[in-house]
Amino acid sequence: MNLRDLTAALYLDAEQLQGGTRIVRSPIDGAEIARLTDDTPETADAKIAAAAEAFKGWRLVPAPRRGELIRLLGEELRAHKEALGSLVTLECGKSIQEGYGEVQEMIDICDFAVGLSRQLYGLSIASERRGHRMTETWLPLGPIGVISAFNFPVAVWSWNFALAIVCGDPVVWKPSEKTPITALACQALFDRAAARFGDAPVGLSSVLIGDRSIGERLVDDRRIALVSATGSTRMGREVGPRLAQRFARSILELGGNNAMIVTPSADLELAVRAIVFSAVGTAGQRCTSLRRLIVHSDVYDTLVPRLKQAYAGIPIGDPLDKTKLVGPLIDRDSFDGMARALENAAGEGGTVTGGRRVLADQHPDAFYVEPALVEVPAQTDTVRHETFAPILYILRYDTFEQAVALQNDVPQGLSSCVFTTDLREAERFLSASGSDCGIANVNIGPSGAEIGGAFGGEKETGGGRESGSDAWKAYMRRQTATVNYSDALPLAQGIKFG
Ligand code: UN1
Repeated sequence: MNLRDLTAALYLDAEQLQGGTRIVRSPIDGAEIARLTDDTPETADAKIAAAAEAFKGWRLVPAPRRGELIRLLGEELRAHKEALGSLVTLECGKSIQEGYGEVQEMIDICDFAVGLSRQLYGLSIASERRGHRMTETWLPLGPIGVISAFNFPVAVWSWNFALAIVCGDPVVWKPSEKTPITALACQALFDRAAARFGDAPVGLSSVLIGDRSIGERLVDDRRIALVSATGSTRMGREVGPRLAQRFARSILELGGNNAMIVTPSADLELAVRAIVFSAVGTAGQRCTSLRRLIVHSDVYDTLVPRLKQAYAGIPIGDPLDKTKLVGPLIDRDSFDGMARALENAAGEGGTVTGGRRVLADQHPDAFYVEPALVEVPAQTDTVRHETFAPILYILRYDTFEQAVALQNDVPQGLSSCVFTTDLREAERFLSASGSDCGIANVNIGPSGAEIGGAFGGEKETGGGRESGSDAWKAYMRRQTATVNYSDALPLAQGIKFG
């Protein structure tokens, strides 16, 4: 399907995609695909005001009824999975299988949120006072701001959106400047769900188009109770303190520098498959991408040549072509960053395999690269830095303690994994002295998390949690209530007063 067919299938207004000054390009060939009109400070303010107004009514709608709206959104996503998945691929360059997978992730979180809408459970707490009852209740928080990145242009929004809506909170979304069309498509699908729902308030969902200055309005606006931001650690360093300044809540999902430890007992066949998927999938542009491989000396000389062989056969090219596994990098800056990192690693004693630009004749304005393997003598600053590209650094280890120490000795703490068939190693990896990451897997790569678990990580990854488990609690305010149904007024702690 071409862009025109896709936009029609997703109910996008063709006029909305033309006539503006924000040029959107497809990383597949670098061609211009749209010219959008940016929000102005005035239109952004109007959208935030509408969200604040919508909150007043939406918070009173029973949560299971709010869940019905997300059920309808899930239906729209199911019906339009192919079109939206293709648009994701067109706009961010991930393989078509991953484009569909991303929409599936949205469908899954909608299902999760529908169930959740009947399970926003609080607590009943034993009061120390006679004739008193204590409870803890979860109440809607307020309008939520979502700032998302290009690499998961729609799924990360949906993790926040589906939960926020059932929790009673309107959402204002600032998508990446590189992927605004998919955001408008999500809004169009939501509008259809809302029309079927009937009485959803205006302003429950809106999209802000523009650069970071528009995102900053969301961060600084007192009407926005929580900002959930996904992106670089650099972005988080700006957004986090600004939100803290006004005592707003934040969910930060920032950089990752995810490792795999391959132990002597590992199933190497399984490990190779996991390494390839998690290091080269999405062209190394997932926050959970595998970036460091920590291999035991005993299996190093078996594993690394096998990996080089697997890398040599990876089909690179047009991500809309189902036979290609690796698509382009998002843009030239990304390619330059990769080239710089490879140069630095080589300067620090690393041996680079792959990493060259390919298909440049065919696509002079697109950036396809061979995924790179870099054998490094030590965990240098280059290795400890997250480069958002398909570079896999390979390190050796001799003792399990050494491997865990290497895995943890980076500023980021998102995802991690160990390949082992030794129960003790697996359990140690998951223990208090094991991986320090928010996600820790055994015999599974670090990427491709399911929505049912809480997603996020520690240290410079920002500490936020989204998606499954009890991540919904971040979108609500907790109220501890004590009711006195006696005819006395006993004070807590047994205090006598008068
Ligand atoms: C991201 O890259 O920002 O675990 C999110 C995964 C996906 C989500 C990645 N489910 O790879």
